[in-house]
Amino acid sequence: NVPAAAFPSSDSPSEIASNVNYHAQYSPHFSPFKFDSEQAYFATAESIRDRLLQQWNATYLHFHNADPKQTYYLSMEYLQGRALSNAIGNLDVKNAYAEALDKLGHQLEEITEQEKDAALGNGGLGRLASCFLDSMATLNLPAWGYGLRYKYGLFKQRITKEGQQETAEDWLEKFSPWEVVRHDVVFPVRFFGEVQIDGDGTRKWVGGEVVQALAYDVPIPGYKTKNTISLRLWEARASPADFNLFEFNEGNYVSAAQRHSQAEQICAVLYPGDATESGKLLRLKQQFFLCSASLQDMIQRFKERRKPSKTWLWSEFPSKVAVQLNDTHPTLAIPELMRLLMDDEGLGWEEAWDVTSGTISYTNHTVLPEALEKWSQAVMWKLLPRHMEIIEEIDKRFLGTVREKFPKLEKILPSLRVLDTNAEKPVVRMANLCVVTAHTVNGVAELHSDILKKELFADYLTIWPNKFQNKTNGITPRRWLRFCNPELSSLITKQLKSDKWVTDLDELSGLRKFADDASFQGEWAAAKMACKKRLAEYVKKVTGVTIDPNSLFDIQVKRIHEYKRQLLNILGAVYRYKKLKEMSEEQRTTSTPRTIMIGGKAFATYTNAKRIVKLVYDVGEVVNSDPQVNQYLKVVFVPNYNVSVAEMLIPGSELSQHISTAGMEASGTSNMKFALNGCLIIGTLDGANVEIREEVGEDNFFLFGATADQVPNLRKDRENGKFKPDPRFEEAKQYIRSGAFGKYDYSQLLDSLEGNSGYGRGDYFLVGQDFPSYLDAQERVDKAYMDRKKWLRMSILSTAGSGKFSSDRTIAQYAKEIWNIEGCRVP
Ligand code: DL6
Repeated sequence: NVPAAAFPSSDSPSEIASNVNYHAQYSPHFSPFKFDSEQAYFATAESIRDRLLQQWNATYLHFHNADPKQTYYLSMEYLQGRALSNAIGNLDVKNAYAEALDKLGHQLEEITEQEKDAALGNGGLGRLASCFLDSMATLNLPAWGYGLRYKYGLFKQRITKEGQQETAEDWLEKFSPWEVVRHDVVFPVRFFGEVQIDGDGTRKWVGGEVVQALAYDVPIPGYKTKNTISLRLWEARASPADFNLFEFNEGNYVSAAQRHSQAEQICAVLYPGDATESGKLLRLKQQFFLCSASLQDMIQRFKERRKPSKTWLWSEFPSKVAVQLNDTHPTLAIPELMRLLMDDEGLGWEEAWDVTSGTISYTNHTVLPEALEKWSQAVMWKLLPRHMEIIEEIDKRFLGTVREKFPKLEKILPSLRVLDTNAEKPVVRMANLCVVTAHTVNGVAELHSDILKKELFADYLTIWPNKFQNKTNGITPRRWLRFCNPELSSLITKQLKSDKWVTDLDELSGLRKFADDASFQGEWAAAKMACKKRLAEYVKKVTGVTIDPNSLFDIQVKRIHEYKRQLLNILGAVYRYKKLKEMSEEQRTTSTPRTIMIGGKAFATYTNAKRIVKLVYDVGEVVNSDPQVNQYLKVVFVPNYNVSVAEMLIPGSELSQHISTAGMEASGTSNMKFALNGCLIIGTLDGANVEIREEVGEDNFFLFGATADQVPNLRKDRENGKFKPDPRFEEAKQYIRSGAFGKYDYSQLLDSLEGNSGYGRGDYFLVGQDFPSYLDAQERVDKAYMDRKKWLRMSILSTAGSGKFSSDRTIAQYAKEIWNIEGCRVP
């Protein structure tokens, strides 16, 4: 009976219901005769999208007219998660939409569950980029994100008794209502070809293959502001002229469409396997595709915005455009900007260099050697010949400057250079290219930034003492508390008598004075229990395992990697299980019941990570079905960890594990999300853990393990045979080797913990070293959990101390200290 209205004239639930109904009837995607949850989701999403587009248009126009300096965030990854609940929350129309849907016979919660995550990322780096977009919009900053529209994302994870299985992510199976294709925004991107030198000596890149980059805009609303910015995702397309009709009519269907399928490969998946040469080439193509299309777009906008006066200068570019490289993946923006400026716009080297280095800044997100990208020079010459010329020139000029101004650095110069020509296979070092070019380089937590300055980039400090900064990561309080944890969020607002904390997270410190208040503790415990019950239902649904909401919920969710030490966690669980089995029934009743949940994706070709996944699953199978023990311990592998799963897990968590080998986790951001939701951390002094512990207080953090300073000597000690393993460590490994968790042969995984030296061998990640102090810390956890008042006090103080970790703070610092941009609020 609800009428259909194309535009709601107010925010009244009946107007909104009419608008949703309109979309249900006139959406070209579904037949109008049914209105099930899925169709209701799409119709609601389109209704919200209309609002976003209105705001997006207003924001675009406002930026265009005001012409402020604008930041462009270049990232190969974005982990956006679901958009509907976030947009409804940021637009502050939740109650109106809930009521409207009620009139249409649906529940908002059930509708939002229909949405598939936009999972265009791998882990923390991608989610950070998405949190940053939310903060940029909320702070009204003139800033956009650029990325790629991967058709199949990274992968979808299924867990079976064989371990992890990967299938293509299907987020685009039934179109995404959150993207707007811009057929008027298309740029050509060239690959291969050669450099042509004209009579006057000018160089031009010609020939090869040209692929079209087509823009899809995802509107990103700020919280309670009209400002709605853009995440522009590129899709690769061949043009119709590339379809060989002659071949097709000859019956050669595959070769007729070859150009089309080559173009499609570019945006098929994130991080295609790079074990083969073709895989490496495809990754490089992806990186260049993102950089080239984005830069052409920025240059066009820069020109458009100053067309009226016609008096602009290229030297103004860095005062209008800031480009942030999210890790080294978009490093090719450097030679591409140089090329566009010199070859297309006619600038000389010096002028182009000043513009490029004045525009670009770089964030480092890892010190892991395997993640510091190095590209084969031979492959680069083949794919990007003009860019290799430019990179060689950058390297040559850098050498010249250092020799002239810092002759004392001559000895270490080979390691500072962009080109590594000594290696058997000469490579381009992307991080060095970034450091040499960017005006600013930053790490993502204090400890990490110190390591960059003292170790990884130490030798550059003599040349550029002021180039290096720290920007401790952050998370958006909207998604990670306000929306995902309505129970705790309402309680906080009630207690603080204001919801100012949503945009000023430091306000949470006001909770400190209630940490011992018995009635507040009671309400805090009730809010946590509601989330735990919801989580228990979810775990039952996706794994079939029943977990007890009265047990301690202990969670570790992140990419599976040896340095993150999920193996330490599961070895701890194995030890706990063995001890429980050895106890008498009476002794067991005095133990703290625990539910250990582990989740995360292992990269498809990372064998040891996949073995860890399987081990967690196998341990769970035995423990959870052991009637002697399963009231006191459950072990669950939560499948297909993504943003939506995190939104379910984190509010229900009580303890979370951030237990990387010190010095190896650049920051971590899930640690911040857990702490914000009143979850206590067991962790090492690594990444942002150090700052979290400072903020929440030492007494509210279960610390263990070696420090980053001690790690190198401990590794040496191992190499020299000085390490004496704790008997408990030997016992846990031996128990697995004995076959207690099934027939699968875990010897290769466990052998990586033996021996004396080597990366990935000889217990490089010091699991054995830290095992005893980890178990001791876990004992402290068990004891603390039994003291309800103490635990609740710690939990409240954890949330109260999380103010620093808002991405609003991080982004405000980037804006002021790196990008030099200011807010530009849509009136
Ligand atoms: O800065 C975001 C995020 C950090 O929180 C993690 O500690 C760090 O591992 C991650 N880095 C990467 C880069 N590659 N690797 N490995 O994902 O960045």
